[in-house]
Amino acid sequence: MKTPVQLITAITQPATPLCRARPVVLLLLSFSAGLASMQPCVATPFEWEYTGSLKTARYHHTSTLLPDGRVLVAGGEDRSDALASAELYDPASGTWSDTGSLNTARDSHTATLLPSGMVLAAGGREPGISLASAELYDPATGTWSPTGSLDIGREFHTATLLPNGMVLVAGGRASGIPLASTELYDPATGTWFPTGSFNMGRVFHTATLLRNGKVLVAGGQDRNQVQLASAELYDPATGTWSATGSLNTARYDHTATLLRNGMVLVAGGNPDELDSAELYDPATGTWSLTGSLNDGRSDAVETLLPNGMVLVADGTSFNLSSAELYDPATGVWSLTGSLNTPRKDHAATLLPNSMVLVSGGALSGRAPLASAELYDPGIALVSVASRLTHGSAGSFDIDMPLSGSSGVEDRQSSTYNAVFTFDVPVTSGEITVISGTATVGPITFSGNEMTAALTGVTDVQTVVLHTQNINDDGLPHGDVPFGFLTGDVNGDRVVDVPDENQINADRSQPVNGSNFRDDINLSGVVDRPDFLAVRANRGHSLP
Ligand SMILES: [Ca+2]
Ligand SMILES: [Ca+2]
Repeated sequence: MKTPVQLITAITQPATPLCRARPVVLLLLSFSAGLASMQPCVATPFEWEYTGSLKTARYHHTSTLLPDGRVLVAGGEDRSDALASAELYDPASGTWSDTGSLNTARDSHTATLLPSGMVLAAGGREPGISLASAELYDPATGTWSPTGSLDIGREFHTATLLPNGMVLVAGGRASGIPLASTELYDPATGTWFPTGSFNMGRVFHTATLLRNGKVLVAGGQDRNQVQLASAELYDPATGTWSATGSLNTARYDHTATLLRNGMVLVAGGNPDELDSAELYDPATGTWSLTGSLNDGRSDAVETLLPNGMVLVADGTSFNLSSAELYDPATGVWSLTGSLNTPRKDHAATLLPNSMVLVSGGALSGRAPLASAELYDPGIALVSVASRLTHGSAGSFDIDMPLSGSSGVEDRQSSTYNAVFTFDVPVTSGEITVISGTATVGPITFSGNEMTAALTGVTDVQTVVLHTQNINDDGLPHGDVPFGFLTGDVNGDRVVDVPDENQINADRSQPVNGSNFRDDINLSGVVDRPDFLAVRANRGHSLP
């Protein structure tokens, strides 16, 4: 069967009105003859639609995106028992199929995709027993095989894949007692070994890998079933945990998500279905309150979308079905489409086509659910760049970040190319200047890229470009600032001596991916005219 990537490149026709915002889904459907009635055309941005149901209703299961784009759901709980069964979701057909069962039925375990493509299921419980066993799923054979066991049985722990390929399992509880111990799994040997311990036992906490490679653990419940405000950091280099700033509000059963800007968003949780949310800043080690959820919730699922927003879905004791979007740029939560079925203790996975798959869960009263739903976050703007050609050296892009300070275009041209990359192929769209001096010329489309030719750009200014109506979706897609500062080859927003020094250091070099900013006049070589361009603009700066 063709891969989704091949299918995307095969698209030549604009989507029909039935699936206007989702040409990729339309095409996938056309390759899945006979399944069209089963797989709804999920074409409505910001809405949820049912997809195929799980074969076995379950909650407290895991959901893992495999490298081939399918989703592995494993274990979980039905009304009274732990489940050994596992299922695969195929996004192309919207259907679930059986795959090999776990050797040990388990719920409230963890599942981690390893760099090898195997999935590690660790710990969990069966009625009355905290499990130490672990097993590996091989997507090639669809089978599970035992691997080394944890030092101690644990459930409701966290598992985090570290940059070095090891898996850090932390806390959780054994026989009802929260654990302070943490362990590392080495995929090369299939064995576990102990690493540092928390300052206290905690369960129902969260663990988040930070950009600096450390792991942030926040909140949870202690052995007296009291909610915790404390947070700790794990340093893989030393194998130790140390205290960091405490949450403003003690909580457990919350969600935690690493944002694009490197901050960690923690939202909701218990006791009493909190509506507050907080941001952790790794630079300062402190938490600050951000906008509150519209609906208090716990045991929710949270997903970072390709557009940088965070989707939190459902998760309350009150059979609410609402979902909300967090915008890191404004710190505000807004209600989005509601799920068709209220659920908690469900699982969510972001699919390669940007849809979010939610599966299973339980209604209040612990009735397990088989249904699954897809959320369409709309077309996402993934990245933006200013692209220019340097003689025969080729084209090079300067990144224009979607949030925070603008990127800085330091090169000199009569026409600049603003390149907008989306998460789906684009065939139509609009770009307008909402501030600054520039004229938008012809807009071209190629694959996932939309490129606007900008003319009349004056130097030393920020131009904000607004994009909308991509593939006729009628929606805005972000305002992106472009900084223009000729001569700022080191991109620090001021043209000064260090820029001259950088050009002198690279003088006479042919242009390549690491020095292209030096080639201000686009000649393809770092030369004297580039130096003179800096000299002529010395003292210019951008805020
Ligand atoms: Ca500079
Ligand atoms: Ca040059």
